[in-house]
Amino acid sequence: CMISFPGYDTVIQELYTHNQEHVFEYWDELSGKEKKLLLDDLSSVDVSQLESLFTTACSETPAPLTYAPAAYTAVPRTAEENELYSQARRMGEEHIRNGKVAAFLVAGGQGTRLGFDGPKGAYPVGPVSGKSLFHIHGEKIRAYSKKYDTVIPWLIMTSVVNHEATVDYFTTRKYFGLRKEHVFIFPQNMIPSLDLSGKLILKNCYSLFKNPDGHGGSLTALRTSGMISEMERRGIATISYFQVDNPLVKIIDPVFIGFHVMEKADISSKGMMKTGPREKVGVFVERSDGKSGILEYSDMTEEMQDARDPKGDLVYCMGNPAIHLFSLEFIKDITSGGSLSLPYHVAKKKIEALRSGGYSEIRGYKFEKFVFDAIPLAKKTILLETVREEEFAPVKNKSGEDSVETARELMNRLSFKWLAARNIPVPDITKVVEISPLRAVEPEDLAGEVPPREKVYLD
Ligand code: UD2
Repeated sequence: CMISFPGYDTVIQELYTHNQEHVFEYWDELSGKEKKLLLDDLSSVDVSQLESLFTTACSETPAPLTYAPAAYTAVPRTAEENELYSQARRMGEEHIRNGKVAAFLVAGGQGTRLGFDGPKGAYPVGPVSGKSLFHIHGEKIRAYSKKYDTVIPWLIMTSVVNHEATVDYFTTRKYFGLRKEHVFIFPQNMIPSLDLSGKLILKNCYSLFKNPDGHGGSLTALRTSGMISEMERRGIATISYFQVDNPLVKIIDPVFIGFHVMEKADISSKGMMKTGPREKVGVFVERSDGKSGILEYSDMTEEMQDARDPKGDLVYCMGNPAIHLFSLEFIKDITSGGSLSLPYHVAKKKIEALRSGGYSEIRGYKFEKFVFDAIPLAKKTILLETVREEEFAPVKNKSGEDSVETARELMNRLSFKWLAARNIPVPDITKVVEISPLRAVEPEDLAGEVPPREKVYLD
């Protein structure tokens, strides 16, 4: 017979109606407090939504849309294009100087591939300094604030999985020299995972197994955390979005920002040439419904990944380094009413579950929203090509491809490129150079000498 608890009967009824009453398997063993915890957890769950997500996950219906490669503004080559870039830079610099830009880091992911127990941002990547991703990002924000004599608020989205650890990390490191009142750390929402037959999964006797709702949850999280109003109050117009795992990202790029402002775009994105058909990045597309968007690598058929044009170049060549600008007005608009409905993407994952009195590893469905699914909602978007070596060094894996080793090597190469651009000689003995953002955020900032040591940190 149905269990009961004062004040929660509708919630309980809902679970029975949807055949999810197995979540009460341990009910009789729970204390009053635990019963309430379980029911509160269940109250936050939209069971009918999950039911329909499950139905979609199981159905093999083909994607309703077809795709063509997206048009983009290529890296400038002609004098005319260079002039346009200079104009954009001037406009972007003014926008930054006027305090209109905030930086937005999404760092709610679990970093499971890296096998690192802690927030991914705490992972040491500096090839000489050993500084963490958070530390490098923080120094960049300090450097840009100083360079443009302005305040750049820094929004950081975490998830329940790493929120406290992230706040602790920032606190013990004194916010890397930033003023605490300009750094906002807030968690994203969670969504329950389901087993392969569509049932909710218990993490322990009184709580459900959930996963962060994807970086697509970041736009809603900006609203629910009160950040949209806070940014409005501060006169922010542009949100510069980046991922935690890329130490080379130009967090505040005047050229990119200039184009975004000049074109009055809702969302602007950077794109980069894919290294090959199997590179694990999404690609920019024009959809058959006339909208722009990004198609995730896991959603592309091999045929699509391999497609080449008559010259032999990849057709879907513009990869996604996950660097975007959002106009605050646009985020405000699409999240008003509290229901931004971005589609959920589903992935089959291993999950540690409690069932029939014991823990075991099962397979289940995790649901996630992707931030770039907001692109089709925008009236105006732009896509600007960036040079990969100058701003993309993803830290995804422990070793091999897209690992901390490759990222360190890419950082080192860029340091050498900057030194060469400034005609600063590098002693023969010097093999590794790391440039602190506090010294330079672009080659033009760089001056001085490289001391004759094998590993040099220019700070
Ligand atoms: C992402 C992009 C891919 C490509 C690549 C470039 C997606 C779905 N795919 O792939 O197209 O651009 O990056 O590096 O974005 N995060 C959260 N909350 C979540 C999930 C993720 O904050 O619930 C953050 C995470 O902390 C990280 C970023 O989002 O900063 C990307 O997550 P990922 O590493 O799982 O994405 P990946 O590598 O599959």
